[in-house]
Amino acid sequence: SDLRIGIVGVGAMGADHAERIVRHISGARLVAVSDPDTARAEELATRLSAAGPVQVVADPLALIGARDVDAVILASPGFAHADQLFACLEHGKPVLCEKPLTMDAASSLQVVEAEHKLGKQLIQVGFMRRFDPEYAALKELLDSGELGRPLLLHNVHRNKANGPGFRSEMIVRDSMVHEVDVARWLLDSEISTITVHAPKPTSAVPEGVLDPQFAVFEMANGSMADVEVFVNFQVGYEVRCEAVAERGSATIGLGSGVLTRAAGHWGGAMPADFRIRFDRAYDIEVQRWVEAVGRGEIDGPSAWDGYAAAAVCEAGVASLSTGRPVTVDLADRQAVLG
Ligand code: ISE
Repeated sequence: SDLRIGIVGVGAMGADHAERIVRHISGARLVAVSDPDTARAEELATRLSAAGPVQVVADPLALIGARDVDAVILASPGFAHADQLFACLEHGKPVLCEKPLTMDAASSLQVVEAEHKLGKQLIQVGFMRRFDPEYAALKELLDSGELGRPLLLHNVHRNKANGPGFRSEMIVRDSMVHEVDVARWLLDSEISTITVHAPKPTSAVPEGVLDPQFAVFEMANGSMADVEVFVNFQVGYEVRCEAVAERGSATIGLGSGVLTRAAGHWGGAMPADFRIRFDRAYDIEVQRWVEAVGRGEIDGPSAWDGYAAAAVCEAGVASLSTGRPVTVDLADRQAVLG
């Protein structure tokens, strides 16, 4: 029978997941939503109720504990995740948690340890680039060994615009965190040192916000990655990655959908945001999560991946204020997970 899903947080991402479950995902149905903005939650529940009743539950912890909710999607802001994740673990509920896992390395490690104590993986982190068909093909190519050993990654991560409240630290924790995961995953190594540089900021941001940022990751296995994160690029949403290996390189994210030639220019369209660019990735991520939960497993980035990313971002935020390299303080995986 269908997996009954409750969603905590129905802002842009949570509402997108709600629509996805109702319209595209098989083997699952949406039964409850929770949001501090109850009017927004009510509106969404009413709109999506045609396929079956969607309850609005004011208290997110009550939604997590509800008997008719089998699994949870957390799309609340990062600062709310820790308590909500602990509640999921306490109730034995599988959870797909949007990034970041939590706001700092210490609380993320507590989450990893609490889950480990249960002896069962319940947490998957929303690092959805791993499910994007282009990234997945790049991973397969690198793992095949065809290009030889990967040496470097060059990443570009641009948003059209963000509000003035999107501060420098958020650019690291909410945006760069994706490339932190991409680098760990594609290069198959932890990040040992991070350096975050920033040029004179764009005039599109308020005083004190460092945008764009340029970071260098030194991987434990000797490879490296760089990333430009620019969250007020003005033009559109663009995420690219080039892997350089011993016998060649491969690039994804060029967006070579429909190329037009007109009025003295050639080119294609740029998506306005991540919901459009990563539409397929989100569908695949959630479908695979639903199927894995049915088998009592997770099938994607784990709580450890969320913790490792939080540890790197914490070091990244420290580096941002000095421009100096900061060593990542990562617990010993073997010691934590046995
Ligand atoms: C957002 O939360 C995301 O996850 C997007 O992928 C990223 O591009 C954006 O900067 C974040 O705010």
